[in-house]
Amino acid sequence: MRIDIITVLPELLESPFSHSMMKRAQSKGLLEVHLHNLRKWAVNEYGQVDDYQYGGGAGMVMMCEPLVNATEELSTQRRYDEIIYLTPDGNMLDQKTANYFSLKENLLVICGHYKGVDERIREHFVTKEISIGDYVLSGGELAAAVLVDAIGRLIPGVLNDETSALFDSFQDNLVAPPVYTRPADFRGWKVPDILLSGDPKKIDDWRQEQSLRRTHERRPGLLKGDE
Ligand code: 6GU
Repeated sequence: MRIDIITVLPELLESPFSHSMMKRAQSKGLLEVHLHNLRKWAVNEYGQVDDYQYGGGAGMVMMCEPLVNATEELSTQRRYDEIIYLTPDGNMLDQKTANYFSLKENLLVICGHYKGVDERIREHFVTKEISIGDYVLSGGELAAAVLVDAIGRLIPGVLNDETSALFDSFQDNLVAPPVYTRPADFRGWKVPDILLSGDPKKIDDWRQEQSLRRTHERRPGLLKGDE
């Protein structure tokens, strides 16, 4: 999979993709992330990419021309399966959406800034609008880092133990069961006996039951299907 990201702050996104799982995905050749500085398509030598909004009011708006030129230039090199705009009023990112994107070949991600992008970009170019939660970030870059991480780890072959994504929280609309590691007794706080039993069937059943119980307690909406 290849992900192209258009941003006014490429520096902010260098580190999140240079470590751990995202680094491994890229060095295995399973994921390519390319950062594009929108200022390369600025409308003048001052690097202008935003302007005052029509109708007045505080805050700048990202202009059509740089975004259209960037999108069109990148689109001559490959056909994008989706052009994603990151915005707090987009559809909420969830595991199902991450699964959906992880099956694509080429994604183009546009990071919003300031008051957002000129509406005409959304009407004519963007195919999916995504938010990462009901709070406002100062720009789409951190949301892009979250989105790419959530997608990237789902690409087959990225995770060490290929089956492990299957047991993630939310993968079956359930949250994950509790986990423990050594020692079996720490300050008298004991690991549940069943996990030490060596009986894989019993352990599986226990984990399933814990997942269900936790989902009931913490995220009942997931079970009712209204989340
Ligand atoms: Cl995608 N962008 C911004 N600026 N704020 C957000 C967001 C995105 N998702 C939640 N808050």
